[in-house]
Amino acid sequence: MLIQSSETSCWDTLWINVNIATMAEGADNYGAMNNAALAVLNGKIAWLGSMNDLSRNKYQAIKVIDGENQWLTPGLIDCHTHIIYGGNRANEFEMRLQGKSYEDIARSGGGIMSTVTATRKATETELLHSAKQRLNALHKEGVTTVEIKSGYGLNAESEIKMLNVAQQLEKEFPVTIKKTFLGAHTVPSEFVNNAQGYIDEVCNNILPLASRLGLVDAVDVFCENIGFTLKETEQVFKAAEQLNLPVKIHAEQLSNMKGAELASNFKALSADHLEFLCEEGVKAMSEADVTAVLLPGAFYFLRETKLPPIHLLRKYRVPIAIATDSNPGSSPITSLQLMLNMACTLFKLTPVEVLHGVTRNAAKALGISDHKGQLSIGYDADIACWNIEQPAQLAYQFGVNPLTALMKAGKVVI
Ligand code: DI6
Ligand code: FE
Repeated sequence: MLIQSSETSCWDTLWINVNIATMAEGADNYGAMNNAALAVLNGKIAWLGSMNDLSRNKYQAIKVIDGENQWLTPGLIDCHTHIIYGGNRANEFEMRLQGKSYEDIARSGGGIMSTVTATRKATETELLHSAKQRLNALHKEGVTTVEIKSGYGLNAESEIKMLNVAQQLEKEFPVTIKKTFLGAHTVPSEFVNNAQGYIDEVCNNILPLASRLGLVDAVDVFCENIGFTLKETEQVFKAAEQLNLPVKIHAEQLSNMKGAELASNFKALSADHLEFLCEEGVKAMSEADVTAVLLPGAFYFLRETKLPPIHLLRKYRVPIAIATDSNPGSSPITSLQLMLNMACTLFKLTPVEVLHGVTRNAAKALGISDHKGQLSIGYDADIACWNIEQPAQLAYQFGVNPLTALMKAGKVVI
């Protein structure tokens, strides 16, 4: 573990007396190191080992933090959110409680379209203000990387407005933001009964423009009976491929459209939701190394009863990530800690699986697993410090926030 050297190491920050859940090993363990130390240099993890190894090493550190036997984990990663939007949909929540379904509401012009109307109306400043509150809620629970989707603009001007807000959030918060273009979220009213016309607009105009402006890290499609067909999804994926952009998919949430298989053919980073995923889809994902992003918040909020095929995902060793899906319609939730708990209680995942789901596997779902999502030498020093006795507590309890410190790229930010 210790890099033996006769020269004195000089580090920026040294954590001592910590337990570390490195998340660097297999899906069934935390990669735990007890009574350990971790050193940071130039925003990266420079060394980690036991306190005994440390005492045999010659070192200097500008700053030493005594962790007092607390636990370090990688900074958490929320790999699927829609936190930028105008308005809210509490009225639709009430309608659903009176018996209307999510699909009925969408088909009668509510749902995503009502958020599109509110988002188009909102100024960049207004969107920034409400998104900041949501990002802050995630951040203070230990999140250091967040994926944010567009998809409530549905025309060039408003999609770009949303992506600009995402870029602005990264300037104002010590959080890495990954921007996903979700122009194919629903068909806007200007294209009613002309989904093909809208998909052409997305592929030929909106996406290339957003990409040229440097506002797109990945491309997503809502492939669903109330969203886009398999063929329309494929057209968007081809347009993404032309621009060298990786793809993701909202798939098999309300029905089985075989979206996960299509996404696998395009070597997608992830397929998300997956309650209706079948064995063929799981196999395709496994072969193409596509991460399964499970979203217990949407499952809970829509009172879904069909569970994603967890046993098949395990059997075929598909990496599982967990995210909030924070959005105004199906998951108005901005707590990744709550998702850890719900992924265990609702999906029967284990605490170690769900911690992988918001660290190493979430990094994989964003294509950044070579430098984020685990505590290993050379990785980004995005580190959360927790006042817990064992890592399973992060999934077990909810309400008291056990985060005591947060480091982002080597700087203490909380
Ligand atoms: N993610 C989505 O994009 C859709 N459902 C989901 O889980 C729609 C979100 C919305 O209703 O606004
Ligand atoms: Fe979503």
